[in-house]
Amino acid sequence: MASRFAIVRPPTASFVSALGQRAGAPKISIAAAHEQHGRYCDALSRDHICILHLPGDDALPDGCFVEDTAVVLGDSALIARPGALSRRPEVKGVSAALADLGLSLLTMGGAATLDGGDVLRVGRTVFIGRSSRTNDEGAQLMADFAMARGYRAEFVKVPDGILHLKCHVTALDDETVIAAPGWFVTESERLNLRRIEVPDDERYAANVLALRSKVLVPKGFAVAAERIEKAGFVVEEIDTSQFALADGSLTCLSVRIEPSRRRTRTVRRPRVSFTNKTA
Ligand code: CIR
Repeated sequence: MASRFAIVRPPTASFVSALGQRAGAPKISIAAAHEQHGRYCDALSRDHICILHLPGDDALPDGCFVEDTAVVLGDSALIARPGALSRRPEVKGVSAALADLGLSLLTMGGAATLDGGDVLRVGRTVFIGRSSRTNDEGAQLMADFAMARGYRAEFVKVPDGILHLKCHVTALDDETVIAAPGWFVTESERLNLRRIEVPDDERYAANVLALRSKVLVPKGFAVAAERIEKAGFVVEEIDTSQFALADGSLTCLSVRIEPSRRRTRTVRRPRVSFTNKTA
């Protein structure tokens, strides 16, 4: 079986200074964040995904949120230019790992900004959020990148106060999305997508990570989990409470590379450490 890959980077001590923390919220525990990150990687491994571990880097407080640094479609990756200045140095390590995997890379430059959290692929359509992190140029470059690879591209305005598009909508499979109340109603109708809605007080659970055998759902959102199960999916709950304190959720902790659309040529040995517990 061809391998699927996920690039991850563990949090380090500087994660206590990650962006997005709210006054009065509990302080991040690095020990708990490490444990949660480890369990997340284990869940991916149990789904037969090979994990590429980038080394933790204390110069990158938000470095564990690798999703924002690159968008992979097929055998190509668009290397993003994150909207937050402090996050731009994160790109280098992810970009090197993607090159090591044999993907062809396109690097975003100029004044364009894009966070991968603003990019949602559902089947052959790529939705691109225009947010405080992703500007018009970045959204357009993303659309060009997707369309050049045979995808449809659609822009979505992300309301003020919401970090990324995928904070409020993610895909369970190529025909199903899960969304916050009122989100993605017209898009779902237009594309004939099944739409599951999370309750208002469980909006955080609109960010799930669909794997082959199961859907990872953040721990503590019972109604959302039940609705996903009722729709026919196997749910595995993952505690992401420490990442939530810095506005992070399940999808942002990895960059995933799917085999079916990858090149068949031999993959070079990556320079980063590498585990595949199920191999
Ligand atoms: C940030 O504000 O950039 C990080 N603290 C959280 C990024 C979360 N990324 C994501 O959901 N894709």
